[in-house]
Amino acid sequence: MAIIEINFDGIVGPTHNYAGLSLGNLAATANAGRTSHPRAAALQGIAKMRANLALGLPQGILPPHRRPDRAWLASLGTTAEDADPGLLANALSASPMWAANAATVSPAPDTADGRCHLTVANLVTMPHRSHEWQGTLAQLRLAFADAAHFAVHGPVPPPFGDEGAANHMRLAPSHGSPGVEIFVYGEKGGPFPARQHIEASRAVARLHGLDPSRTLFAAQSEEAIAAGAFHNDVVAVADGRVLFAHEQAFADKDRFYADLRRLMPDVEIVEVPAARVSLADAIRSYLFNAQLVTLPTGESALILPTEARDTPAVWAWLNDMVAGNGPIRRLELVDVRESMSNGGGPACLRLRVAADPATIDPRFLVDPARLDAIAALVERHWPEAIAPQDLISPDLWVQAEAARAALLDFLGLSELI
Ligand code: SUG
Repeated sequence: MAIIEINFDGIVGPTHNYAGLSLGNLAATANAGRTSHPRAAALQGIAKMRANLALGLPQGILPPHRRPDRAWLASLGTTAEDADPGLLANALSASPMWAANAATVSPAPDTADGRCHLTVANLVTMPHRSHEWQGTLAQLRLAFADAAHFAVHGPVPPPFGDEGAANHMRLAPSHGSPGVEIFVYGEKGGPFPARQHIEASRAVARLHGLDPSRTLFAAQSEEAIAAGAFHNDVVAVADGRVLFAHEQAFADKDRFYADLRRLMPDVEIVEVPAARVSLADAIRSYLFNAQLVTLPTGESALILPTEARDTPAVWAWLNDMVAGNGPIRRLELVDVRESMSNGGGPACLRLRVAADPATIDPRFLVDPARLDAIAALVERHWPEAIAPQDLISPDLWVQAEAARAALLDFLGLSELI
């Protein structure tokens, strides 16, 4: 059995909009009220997937959820027609596109029963994300239905906030060998909520049957959350033997690094000093929300948003890094501006699963031809633009529902409609 890493990207849904729902997410609040471009947004995501396939990286997808979420509105005693605009916006968000928040994944080599474990994230902190888990769980139960190789868990119960893989990192000599799993949680965030609670992280580690001697829990620094790092993956990312992090990402970095070096003596910690890149520039550019990937050649590459190139301190640091002798050898740029404007970079858009692709439902895997067909569907069905006043329009809801149904029909996933 060949365990490799597959990135499952959330396909940007037809209701992608800028309602400014995420307190502590500076891009999302700064862009509140702007007109969004769902078609362009989805095509940008598809172009990223195409580029990753061209690098030799296998690719999966997680389709958009039902929006408006009429079942959620019904559970609140209302309907899309009657809900006040604030509640309606919470029912319309295309936030499931940020698949890094879909679940936490522990690959088979790390778990007690030798299966890959996935726990769907409850996302309880933000109302617009708190009703994602049902749709995500339905997809995960299909994609990873093979019970000999996967265990899919329901959400950790509230009030313990869990935001999934965005607050989880794994270091391992190769994707198929046992690794060190790191759960990053928040305690305080200045004026902003800490969205990942340690109780949830500990529960996920127990549910997955992780070996406590290879599992670490590290607190995010309060200053990072206060500066806009609402998830750890805005200030740190890991792959293979490499941890890439901002100097101010963690509350007690000396202790965390010492624990990590004890568990993995050959870990390579690439730390970006605040003197070179401020937290503000790191968050503005989403330098750390890059996909850190191992290419088939064995080289490490960073798949960065174009904003990293457009932020001078960040681009200067990156170029110095690749000119030096560090473990990250290659930089690739992708344009995911529509998602970035809601605070979601290249790494937010994907959920990493290390597994044998032959054990995964092929309807969730893509090749270039399948992506071309999905892009054609998006061109045909996704709205070109959504202005704030469009959100209350029944025409938009009907168009979004028809668009999603057409995609699911093409994917052979009509049971999700
Ligand atoms: O949860 N934005 C998302 C962005 C998630 C990014 N994911 C990771 N860092 N892994 C969030 O804050 C904005 C939607 C709005 O405001 O309508 C939003 O939900």
